[in-house]
Amino acid sequence: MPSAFRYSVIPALSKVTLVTLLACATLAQAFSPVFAQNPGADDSSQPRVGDDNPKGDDDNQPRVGDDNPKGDDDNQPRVGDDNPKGDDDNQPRVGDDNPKGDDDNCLTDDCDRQNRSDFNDDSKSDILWRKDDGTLSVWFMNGTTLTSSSYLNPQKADPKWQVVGTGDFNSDRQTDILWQHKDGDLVTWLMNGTTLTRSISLSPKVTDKKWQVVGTGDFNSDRQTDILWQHQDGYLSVWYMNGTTLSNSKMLNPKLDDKKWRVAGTGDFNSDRKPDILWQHQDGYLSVWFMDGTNLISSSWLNPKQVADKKWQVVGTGDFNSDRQTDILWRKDDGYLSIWLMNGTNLVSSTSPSIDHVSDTTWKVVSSR
Ligand SMILES: [Ca+2]
Ligand SMILES: [Ca+2]
Ligand SMILES: [Ca+2]
Ligand SMILES: [Ca+2]
Repeated sequence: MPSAFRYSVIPALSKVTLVTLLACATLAQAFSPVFAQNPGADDSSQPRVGDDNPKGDDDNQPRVGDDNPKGDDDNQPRVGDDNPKGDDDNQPRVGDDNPKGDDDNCLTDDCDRQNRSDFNDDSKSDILWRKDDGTLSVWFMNGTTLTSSSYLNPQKADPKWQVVGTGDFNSDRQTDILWQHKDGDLVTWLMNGTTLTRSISLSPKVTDKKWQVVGTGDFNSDRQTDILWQHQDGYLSVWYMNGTTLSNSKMLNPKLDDKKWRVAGTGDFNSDRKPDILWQHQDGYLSVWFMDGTNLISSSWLNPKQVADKKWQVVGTGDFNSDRQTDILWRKDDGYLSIWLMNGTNLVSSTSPSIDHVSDTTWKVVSSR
């Protein structure tokens, strides 16, 4: 179970780095007017494409009815055979999206870093924070130890923009930040460490607010970070990206009808180098869908399979201790934090970070999920 304790600071103000931060803050403020109003400001003339539907051109796709039949597994987002072969012929296919051998050459780091928020390239996930006023800060982690923190440069973005994911969108091994505006615009901040180097609008814009970005990961093993979407009706879709350009999209097989489950994150929970989907049920159950690209292969409970205290929510996934096992970051509604170091789907240790409590809950964890 997540555990919790002692003192509280705002994310950017660990005692360790206060002095550094003040210096950084001054620097960041010098630059912030350029970007503070709009993460896409320097790219606003970029053409929009106008396909507002992240699942592509398959609006007419046949619906499959009861895809979450009651059974011996009521609480699990396993949905049975709700998308049998041949049942959705109208759905665009993208062929074999995980060709054999394609990821044999995958370098360890290139494969694993897709789902990291690693802003100092030490192969350990960091924690990205965003305050409701748009202020951005990173906690650099070494396992569960907070080693330092830094504001981003720029330090602040327009609060109308939400951080919806992180990933490496230009294959330079630097973690980038994916933003979505209230009106649907998508923008990537290409980063060099904690410094914005370029902001790029993604197209198409997604104006259908029923679709939300719920995660990132390389779902077709081409070393390009892809974007996972969920529709409020349960449909899941992946945007296969080529850098910051949408190259194709594909619905996940299956969809999920039980709205008590939410996508809590992505990560590789069975060490096959393919991103899986972590689910959290509103009653605290935890389950993983093992994926092969956009296809569900099998599902498994986490061990433990439930966190009874509903005040704890999964707020991020990543590899905090660089053992190539995806770990889980938790936050309680009062601001306490906990990190589950995992071995596959098994909890190895549950530890509060060295600063375990950010009592100002206008600071939100927006790390990779
Ligand atoms: Ca790091
Ligand atoms: Ca990819
Ligand atoms: Ca996997
Ligand atoms: Ca780990």
